[in-house]
This record gives sequence, structure tokens and C-alpha cells, in this order.
Amino acid sequence: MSFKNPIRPSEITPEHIYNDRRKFLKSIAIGLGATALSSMAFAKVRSLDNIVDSDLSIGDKKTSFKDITTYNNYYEFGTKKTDPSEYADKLTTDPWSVSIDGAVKKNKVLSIDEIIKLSSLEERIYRLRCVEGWSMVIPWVGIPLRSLLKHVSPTNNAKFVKFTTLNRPSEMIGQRYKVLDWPYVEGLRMDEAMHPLTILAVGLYGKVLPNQNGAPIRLVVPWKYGFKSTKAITKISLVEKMPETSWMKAGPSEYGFYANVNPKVDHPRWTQATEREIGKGLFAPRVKTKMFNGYEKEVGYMYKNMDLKKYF
Ligand SMILES: Nc1nc2c(c(=O)[nH]1)N[C@H]1C(S)=C(S)[C@@H](COP(=O)(O)O)O[C@H]1N2
Ligand SMILES: [Mo]
Repeated sequence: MSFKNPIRPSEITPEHIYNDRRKFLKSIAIGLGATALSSMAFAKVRSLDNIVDSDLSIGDKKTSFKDITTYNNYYEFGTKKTDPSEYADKLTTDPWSVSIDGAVKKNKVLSIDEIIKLSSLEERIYRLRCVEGWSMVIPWVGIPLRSLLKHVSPTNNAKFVKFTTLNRPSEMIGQRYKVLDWPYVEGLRMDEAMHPLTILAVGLYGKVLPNQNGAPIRLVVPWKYGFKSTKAITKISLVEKMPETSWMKAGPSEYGFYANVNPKVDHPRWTQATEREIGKGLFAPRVKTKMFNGYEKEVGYMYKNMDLKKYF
């Protein structure tokens, strides 16, 4: 399956024109006053410049851009791996805003640009391990989720973070079928959300995130199965009770809230001890899955006294 429309205006416009245009838009915005700035749709001219390398990247060989963008799980566009790359270009990602509410000092609605400005953009190379038993190594571009959460000042009642994906069946053709309870909902415990490894990704391979990978903004939690990494986020709520996620509703005995990568706890229908690396060919031997996807040292403390067979 071919990758239909990866090119964004920011990539096809020569850099100086693009920068001038950006300055121009900014000057209009200033002319209109500060409030206009936040409501203007900057997403199209957004560039991912000044990306810094992160110490938290892994050194593994990256999966190709083609594989990362044509082998996807994104049920809003269908359940086949090639459906997202085929149908996700229909999604309008501009304008876009993310609302943040619940147990925070003040509710906020932020544009992608405003979110990006909360912290420096980092390249984070992470292995994405899908619960289905395959993995990829992806160079994400994003900011730590904790930068955004600190910005909204969570109150003491914030125990969990609930993420909600866009609900727009007119553009997300898979939402016309009730394969999951739409909109897609996921969640993290507060300490997991605040962990430095947890990021909001807005790009990959140095470019603006392709729609099939969750544009304009998606979560990435590298020690958890891929389904925790909510795509096309429109709402982030800080809540007191553990949110019931779409996957828990779909199959409570198969998909738990925690979803930590764990080679010792099998899925009821298949093993989690090994994984197939996408891009290595069908005959390449499966590799051993690592506890917490290789981050036991960094994240193990959060689950110290928990029975991981029970809290899977
Ligand atoms: N909104 C939404 N987010 C989603 C999914 C989905 O179906 N809908 N699938 C998840 C699953 S199962 C995986 S493995 C990853 C895949 O991310 P990628 O396609 O960018 O590799 O996205 C996750 N995020
Ligand atoms: Mo997955």
C-alpha cells in the first residue's frame, strides 16, 4: 500500500518564504491582539525546528519511514494495517485544539503551537511494542507530557489522566462501525503521566506527524503496549477515578488498564514472551520481549508492590 499524501505545506514551501509567511502571520496576529493569536489556525504553517536529541533515545536501528507509515493500527480508519495510510489523509487536522479540564486550577484550550512552545522539541527514539506481538523503532518528535500537565497546575484530586480522541465519523470512516466504543479513550495514572519518558508526539523522522500516526498530536508511553498511545487527541482530563478505556470495554479479560509490556504475562490468546520486528522480513527470528519494553530500571519503582498478573 502506498503512502498517499505525506507532504505538508511546511515541507513543500521553500524555507525563506515559509519563514516570511510565518512572520507575516505572526504580525497579523499581534495586530489583532493577543487573543487572536491563540485562536488562529497555525497548524498548517507549523514547523518542527530546533529539535534536540534526547538522552532518553534508544540506540536500536530505526524502522523505515515507509513501514512506520504504512503498517498502522488506527481503528478510526479501519482494522486493516493498510487502512490508516489509505484513508487517514481525509482527516482535517487544522484547525485543532486540545482542551484540558477536570482537576486543574484552570481549564484550558490550547492549539498545537501553544503546546509545542511549552518545552523544547525533542527527538525520542523508542521501540513501540504492540500487544499483537510486533514492534518497531520510531524516531518521534515531541515534548514530555509533564510539561503540559505542569502548565495547567493539577489539583490534589488529579489521580489519573484520561485521553480522548477526535470523534468525527464524517472523516474517520472506521468510526461508522462499532468495533470500539468511540471516541477512543485511554488513560494513565498520574505518576505514569508525569514520568519523563512519557511524551506527546507531534512528528516523526523530523517531520510533522503523518495522519495515520496520529496527527496532529498523539501520546507515546514506551514501556506500555502500543494501544495506550492515543492518536489524534482532542481532550485531556485530569480525573480522580481510573478511567474505563475503550480497550477495557472491548475485552476486559484481554486488555487491562496498565498494559505494561511484560514477557511473563501472556495475552489470553497468545504469548508476550517474544516479538516480531517489523521490517526485518517474515523469516527473521522473533526477538525476546524485555520487561517494561527495556525500561525496568526507569519505571519499575512505580509497580513495586503490584501483582502484575492481576494488574495487567
Ligand atoms: N485513536 C487511536 N489511537 C490508537 C489506536 C487506535 O486504533 N485509535 N491504535 C493503537 C495501537 S493498538 C497501536 S499499536 C498504536 C500504533 O501506532 P503507530 O501506527 O503510529 O505505529 O496506536 C495506538 N493508538
Ligand atoms: Mo497495538
